[in-house]
Amino acid sequence: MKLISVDASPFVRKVRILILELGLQDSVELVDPGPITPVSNNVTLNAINPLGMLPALELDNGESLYDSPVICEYLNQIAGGPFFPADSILRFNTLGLQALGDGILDLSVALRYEAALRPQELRWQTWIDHQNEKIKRGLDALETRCAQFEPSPLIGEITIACALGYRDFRFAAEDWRSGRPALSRWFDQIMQRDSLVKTIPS
Ligand SMILES: N[C@@H](CCC(=O)N[C@@H](CS)C(=O)NCC(=O)O)C(=O)O
Repeated sequence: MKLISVDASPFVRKVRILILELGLQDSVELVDPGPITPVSNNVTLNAINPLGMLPALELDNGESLYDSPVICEYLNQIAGGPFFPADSILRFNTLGLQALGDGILDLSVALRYEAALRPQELRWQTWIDHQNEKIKRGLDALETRCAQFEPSPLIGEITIACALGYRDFRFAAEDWRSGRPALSRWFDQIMQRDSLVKTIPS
């Protein structure tokens, strides 16, 4: 299988963490398509994901899978992993947590594009302020909820770690840790895992 991936992408990081946790390193080749942005047009990537977004997984039979939740669940299933439990309460808890983490990431990545790509004269401060408010509410919800996180991480906890890691990577000055001591402690602990250390974006 080939994973079209760029190290800086937090959604790719989720998949790379699962690959390491599941011991699938020898089954998945990482292929870097070069810079991908909402205004790039990468023919290789478009052929695998018509939306032109990362990550995308090309299977050995030529079929493709996207986006990150689908790829993660597929890898977990073929490896018989524990990250998507079958039990319905656990399953929907962790899928819900994944949705919260992915939502924080979607907002953060959009803000990153806004700051790095959009011409200054086209920026809309009201939109930026509202996206930041949504992120803040999401992080506050995590501060309340993290006492109930699974001790052995599932896909939800892994996604939250990627979201917090992305905040550190692209928005360090905004310091998500401030006023969120429980979440900070939880993050320091999950960051001990080898799979997370090996995928820290540089
Ligand atoms: N829901 C998607 C989001 C993926 C995503 O936003 N990827 C970014 C890179 S971090 C991307 O490909 N951006 C290019 C674009 O928006 O066209 C997932 O979970 O995989």
